[in-house]
Amino acid sequence: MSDELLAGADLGSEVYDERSIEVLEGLEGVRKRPAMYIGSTDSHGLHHLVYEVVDNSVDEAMAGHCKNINVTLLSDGSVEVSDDGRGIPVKPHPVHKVPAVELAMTRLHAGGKFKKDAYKVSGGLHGVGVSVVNALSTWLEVRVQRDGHIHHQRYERGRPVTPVTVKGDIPSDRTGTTVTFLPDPTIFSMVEFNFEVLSHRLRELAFLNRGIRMSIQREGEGGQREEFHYEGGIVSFISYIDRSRKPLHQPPIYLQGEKDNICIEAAMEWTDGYNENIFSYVNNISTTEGGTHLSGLKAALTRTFNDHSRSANLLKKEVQLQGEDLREGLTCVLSVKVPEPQFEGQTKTKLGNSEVKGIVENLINEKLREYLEEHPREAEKILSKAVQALQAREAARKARELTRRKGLLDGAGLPGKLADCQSKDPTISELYIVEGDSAGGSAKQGRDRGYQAILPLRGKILNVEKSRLDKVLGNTEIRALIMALGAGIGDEFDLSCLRYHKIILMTDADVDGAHIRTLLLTFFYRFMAELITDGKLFIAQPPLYRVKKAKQEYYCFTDRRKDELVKELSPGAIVQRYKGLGEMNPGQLWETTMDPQSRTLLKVTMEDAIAADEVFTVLMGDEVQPRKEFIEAHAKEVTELDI
Ligand code: 0RA
Repeated sequence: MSDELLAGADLGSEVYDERSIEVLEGLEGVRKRPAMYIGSTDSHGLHHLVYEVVDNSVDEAMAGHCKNINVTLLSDGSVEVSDDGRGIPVKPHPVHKVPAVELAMTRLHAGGKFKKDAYKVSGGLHGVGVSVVNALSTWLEVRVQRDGHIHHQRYERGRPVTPVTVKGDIPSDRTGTTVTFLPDPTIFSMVEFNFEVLSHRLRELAFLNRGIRMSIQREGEGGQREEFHYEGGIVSFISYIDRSRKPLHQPPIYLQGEKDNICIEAAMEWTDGYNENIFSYVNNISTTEGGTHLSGLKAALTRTFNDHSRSANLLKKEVQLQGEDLREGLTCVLSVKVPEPQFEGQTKTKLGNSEVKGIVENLINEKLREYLEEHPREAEKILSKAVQALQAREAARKARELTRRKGLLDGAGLPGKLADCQSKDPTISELYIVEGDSAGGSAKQGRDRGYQAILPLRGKILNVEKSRLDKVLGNTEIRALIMALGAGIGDEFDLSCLRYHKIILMTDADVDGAHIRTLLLTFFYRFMAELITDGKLFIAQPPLYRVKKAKQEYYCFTDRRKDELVKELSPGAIVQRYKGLGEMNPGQLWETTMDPQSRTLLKVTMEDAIAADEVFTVLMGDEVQPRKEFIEAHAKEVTELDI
């Protein structure tokens, strides 16, 4: 909620009548082009509505006025977000003569224009405000507790259908805001909220904003419930991320400071692993494409460790550690709060503000130097790990040269198992990565060979969490994959050489399929992340069931649809469950999963890939307890998949 809106600072002298017409036109515009405001009208856009509302409560909490934020999924499909903040003001606005809360709920404001001194710490990826949520909801109700009363107003498709009404009296010290809304099914392609998706985001917000208590529950008996509250903030976040890893030192390093209105917090921990896990945030938004804050942090790390190793005589003079050596095994959370962030990049998750780099770099230089001087044992452990990484990098370079000579990295050769397409135009070419030879066979026969290539993978690919690049390059399945794509790997990955602009993972709908998909996602995340940020990686959606009655055939992609259909058709409906892709004949596979006219492809996001990577760390990690917890938490899904 923008302060400017509530204070009415920039509203001039327009009268309410004129403004109210603009308001309605504005909300109509949101309904006509929702994607312009919330990115998309699929599952992402749907969940974004909740984030938008929660962000307002987080702002209230960050301003020091609220401790608890609760999200409830109600059984009618609506969602409720409530907080114990000051409550949105309800007094009539001096200029508009309508309650401030009504203005906040109905007036579209230019996103991101905030007062400079009191910057918004959250604000949502698109920062569009709660009026957009209102416009995209069949109905929305707001309940404000303040000044000894409960105030209430209801809207439908963004328009008020009641005045702000006092519904009852309360003790005058009780305050808070509750927003409940039902997403409009004529706008969204799906309207079911996913508990896991929402709780993942709430946990993240609780880590990023120390002290806030966040909870989420599903209404009804025995419904799920989660609560997140971390007094340790991002230090607790690091311990959570590394729960299945072995740290080289403890506690994590915590650095913090502020300059020119920019607040910087970083927590770091080195583990015995080989991967780099840096999660960066700007105003609580995950910057998966990085940006100036991340560049500043990386520059400071490299500089400070090299300087320290010289001044403390820990390394020979001629040894120069590279950034990647120092970041091997590093888990880091960087959270900055910037008054006027500029987001750039394919997915608008890259910070562009140039002034931020120097500020972050100087602060981390200074604070990290102090830390290293005061913690010589930790400094030595981290440096010795970096030296090992440097030696391994040399070995990997040799392995890479060897494989390059064999034509693996420069696109000279193609793997024997690849059934390539006829087209040489990457923009229209697709590569299906298919699990197993039998499904590969069906896919080869069913495809349109003009532009669809098939690469069958046999068995499991390597778990890249526990291997350095040299070992990864030794894996046959991975080599075939790299060769088929033709764009290299790691630092040398070059998107412009990519032979297909759609890479589609097609695996069975069972545990093994999920396992292989997770491995592949982890691999792409670790070694070809650009494929994901550039939106070129997809997951195919094969049907789970075929329902047949007399001569009519239907394919169902969810259990719910199957149950509905069986109800509609019965009696006489025959249900076949597809255990694997191989059970479909080539014609069926084409029709349901490969034909661009009828198939559904899910585009893989960075969040998906990070989640896959996390699953792997937990399942394959050294620590037993997190693995046990993970399996227990997901046991239900696993048995459902397993039948
Ligand atoms: C501006 C001023 C005041 C409260 C809020 C914003 C506010 C907005 C939201 C949105 C969700 N929860 C919220 N809680 C508070 C109050 C100013 C005052 O009381 O003096």
